[in-house]
Amino acid sequence: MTTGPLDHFHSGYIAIVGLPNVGKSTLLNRLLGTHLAAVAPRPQTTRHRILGILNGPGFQAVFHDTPGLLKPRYALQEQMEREIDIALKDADLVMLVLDASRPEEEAAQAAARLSGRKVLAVLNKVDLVRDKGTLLAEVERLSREGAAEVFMVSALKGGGVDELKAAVAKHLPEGQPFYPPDAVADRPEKFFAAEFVREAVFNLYGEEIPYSTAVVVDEFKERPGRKDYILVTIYVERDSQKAILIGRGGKALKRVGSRARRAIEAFLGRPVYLETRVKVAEAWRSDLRFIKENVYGSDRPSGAA
Ligand SMILES: Nc1nc2c(ncn2[C@@H]2O[C@H](COP(=O)(O)OP(=O)(O)OP(=O)(O)O)[C@@H](O)[C@H]2O)c(=O)[nH]1
Ligand SMILES: [Mg+2]
Repeated sequence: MTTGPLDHFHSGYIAIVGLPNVGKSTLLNRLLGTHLAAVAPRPQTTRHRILGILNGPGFQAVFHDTPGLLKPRYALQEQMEREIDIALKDADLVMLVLDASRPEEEAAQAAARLSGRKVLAVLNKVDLVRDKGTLLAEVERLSREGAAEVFMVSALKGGGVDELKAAVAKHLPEGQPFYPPDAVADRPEKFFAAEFVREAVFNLYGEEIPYSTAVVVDEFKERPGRKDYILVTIYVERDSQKAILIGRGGKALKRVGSRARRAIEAFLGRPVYLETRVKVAEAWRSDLRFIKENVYGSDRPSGAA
């Protein structure tokens, strides 16, 4: 239940970790009340640590959304794993997110990395579970494995999230805020523009296309009296993917553009003109140089630093 006001100011870092697709980014967005992190109905949507700041009465919680835990198979995934490690290194508190509708898919891989941590376990997607009684065994197991508290939430619908917020505030150490009270994120607008284009691709295409996609913002110009101009390049790995991405008469790419533009505008709170183009960078997911330059580049205070 919600606790009363805190006696002293609390602040700190929370790493949001868990298997792919359990709803970590949705939960971050719900906690912040802002669509900050890309969400898609497929695993491995998140590639970067995404920092989001929640200011509440008597506390500042700095969340790190992370890529889903997995066994890296190619260079891009190795970088994604590093993002998780960095988030964990900074963390005062770990939020381990599990999919309550698929409790058999345990986050066992997470356990080893989390030993000795203060862990809040979050059973997410409870809206998909008819008989909540079936979750009790899971709650018990998580407590037995050392979770400080276990929560049942629906990041999508919002249920249980206020209680979770209050617990986060309570468990964070006492201390002064790290960021100004109006700060929400630590990355440039350019980063989010690229993420929203990638999010559109993740939501609009099947199978391999999303995973072969990297998005780079080539220009982001504020123009006095006119809409901001944003030029992005969407990289895919093969010519055949390029053709699919663009679609007949450019129709498919147009859908990407308008979906991404709407998300960017909602995020920035102002209209933008978004231009997209598609290029092929063969097998870039295994090309560390491409990854460092274009996925974890200099405007992204992230893993490759
Ligand atoms: N029904 C339901 N769906 C949810 C909930 N939370 C997230 N989802 C859905 O689960 C899917 C994955 O959500 P994400 O937030 O992208 O998951 P993630 O853990 O960040 O995934 P990765 O970044 O790939 O590791 C999306 O389709 C979400 O809409 C929830 O509480 N209930
Ligand atoms: Mg995510």
